[in-house]
Amino acid sequence: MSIGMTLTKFLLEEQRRYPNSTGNFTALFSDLVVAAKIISREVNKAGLIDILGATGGKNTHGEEVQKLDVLANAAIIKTMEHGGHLAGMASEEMEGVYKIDGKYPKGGYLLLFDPLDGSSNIDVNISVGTIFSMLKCKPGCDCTDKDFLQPGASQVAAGYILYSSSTMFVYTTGHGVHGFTLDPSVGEFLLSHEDIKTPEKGRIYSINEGNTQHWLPGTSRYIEHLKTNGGITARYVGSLVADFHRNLLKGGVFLYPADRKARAGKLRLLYEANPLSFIVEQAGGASSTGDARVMEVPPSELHQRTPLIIGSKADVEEACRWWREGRA
Ligand code: P6P
Repeated sequence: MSIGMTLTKFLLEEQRRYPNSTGNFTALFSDLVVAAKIISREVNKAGLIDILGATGGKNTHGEEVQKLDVLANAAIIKTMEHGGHLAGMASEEMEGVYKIDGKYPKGGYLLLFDPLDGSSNIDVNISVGTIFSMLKCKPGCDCTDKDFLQPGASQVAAGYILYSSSTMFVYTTGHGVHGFTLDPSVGEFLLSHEDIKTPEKGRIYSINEGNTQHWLPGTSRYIEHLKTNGGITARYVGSLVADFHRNLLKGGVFLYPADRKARAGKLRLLYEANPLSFIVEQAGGASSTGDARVMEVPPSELHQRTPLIIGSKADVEEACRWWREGRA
């Protein structure tokens, strides 16, 4: 029985299209696939063994750290550090950069990731996800923060793993967006969504309405417009990868805008907004801060936050129009 097109085979076929490719990138990606399988295994048995609940520790942003956050971060570091393809890594769970120096051969790529986004949902069995972004080292790279501060348009690859009713690996290298679903019986990610294109316009909006009192006029007027115009439905899981993935496939817009409480927004530019923006643009959608294309925002710090309006192109453009008029 053919088990179909595996992610590893798909990566190799993509590599063959570029005769002068070295295979480093494919090998790097394959290491990440192993990390995804490890995290999927742990997430899917979280309720069965005592790894629920917080470690009691706090991450660099003062947020309570769930044990699976720590495990997911360690799984990626340990799986990725010895391959010889990375110069360093940066993670939501680590204050500074993680240098590959001396212990293992150093490569020419940088990996940024949120190891387990939405982890506060784990204890109630809501979908969570890993988000990753890959950059090339620029000349003179000594793997300090500044080397990671590249705009989203510089990404060479990006994607996410969604741990839900099934585990999906969705990525882009700038040649379309492709989705793979884990078949646990064979331990392989199988091609299930080739060349994903997001609808030009959707019927779903995703925003935390609990923040209504903090919204700036542009957001309030846009959401009011959606409600009075009808024909649209609200969906908000509170787990970015889950909300993004649903809207990617079905169409719609996700908003975590700047508001009076979070002047710079809540979500992280380098390892949340940029990778999802690369994905959505490759799928025909759009991603904005409200004032600018997310992938053109010049980063100034590793864990910098950004407002995010992302999804179907027509919906994002409409939301941005309301946002800008609200400032006039
Ligand atoms: P709020 C989860 O904590 C997260 O980082 C994203 O996954 C999610 O989209 C967002 O925060 C939810 O934030 O303020 O609506 O609970």
